[in-house]
Amino acid sequence: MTVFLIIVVVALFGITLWQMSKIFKLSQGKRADGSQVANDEDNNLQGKLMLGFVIFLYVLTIYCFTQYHSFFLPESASAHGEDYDKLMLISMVLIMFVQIITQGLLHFFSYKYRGNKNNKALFYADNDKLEFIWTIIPVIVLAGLIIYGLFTWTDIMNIDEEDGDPLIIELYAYQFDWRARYAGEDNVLGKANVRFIEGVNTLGLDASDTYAMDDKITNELHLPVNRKVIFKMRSQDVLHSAYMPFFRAQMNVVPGMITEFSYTPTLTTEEMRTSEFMVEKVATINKIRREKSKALTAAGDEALENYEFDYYLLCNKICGTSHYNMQMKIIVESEEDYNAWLATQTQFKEQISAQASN
Ligand SMILES: [Cu+2]
Repeated sequence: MTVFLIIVVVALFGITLWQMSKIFKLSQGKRADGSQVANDEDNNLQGKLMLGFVIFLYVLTIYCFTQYHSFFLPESASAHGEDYDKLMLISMVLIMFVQIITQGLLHFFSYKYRGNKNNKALFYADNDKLEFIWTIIPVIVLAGLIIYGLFTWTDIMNIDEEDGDPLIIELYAYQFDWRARYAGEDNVLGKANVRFIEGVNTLGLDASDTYAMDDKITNELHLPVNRKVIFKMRSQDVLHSAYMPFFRAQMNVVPGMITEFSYTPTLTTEEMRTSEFMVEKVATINKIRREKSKALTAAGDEALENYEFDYYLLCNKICGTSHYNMQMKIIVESEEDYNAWLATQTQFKEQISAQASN
């Protein structure tokens, strides 16, 4: 009954609107020429609106670039990031250049040649030369861009374990956290399967595989600077995505398969913290925090802590309710610091023997 009443009310409301619009139309009176066809006055208005719209777009673009440029990422903290940024910059400059010119011309001509009774249209069938030019130029530019992109992509996706002496690390995703697994002395990750997950063996390592014995599972990702790292990614449950924006790296983490990505970190956490970009950004954040803290302390709450920059591994697939908080700290440091930290981490065999003795 309620549903029926709602439908009746909505239908009556619709009829009311329809009748009101009819009354409104009648009250406008008939146009002098009684025609539905746009006259010079309409054309004039539409032409000017077209021109106004493109000017608005240009002003908005310039405003966004000047106002929000600080939201761009700083220089890349990985070796391949430079190529990646170059490809992105070339593509964007090209797109911007073409779009500014074509949109400008489109709207300007709409304005310049707006309808006028005194004008007569020129009959112009076709022009082979013109058509050839506007076909061949985009073909060459796009082919160049695609080939350049493919070469860059192949370079970035180099996950060759024989190339140099890469560090092998597993990134393990689950709702809603990350774990890193270091391959140990042998630099070979032991086999693993979700079916082996039990007790302390939270990543499902195969206890019968000798390669697994010296593996180290950590909840922070430490990386030695200037050494190539190959990440092998596994998911326990749903689709996640390993996102490390400062290193220009992102790869889906898919249940039931191992996906890979590789990069060489080039800037330590400390170097990024002391870079001009980051010093300025952190100062702005802390200024906002101090202001918020004033209101908080006045209300008897605790003040906000000072923010300090850290790299993070984030999840970039909406994987559930706590997706927003799925992150792991990344620390890029010197080879010595990295080795010292790794030495303090427990091996898998120590973990299982501790569980057994318990
Ligand atoms: Cu996730």
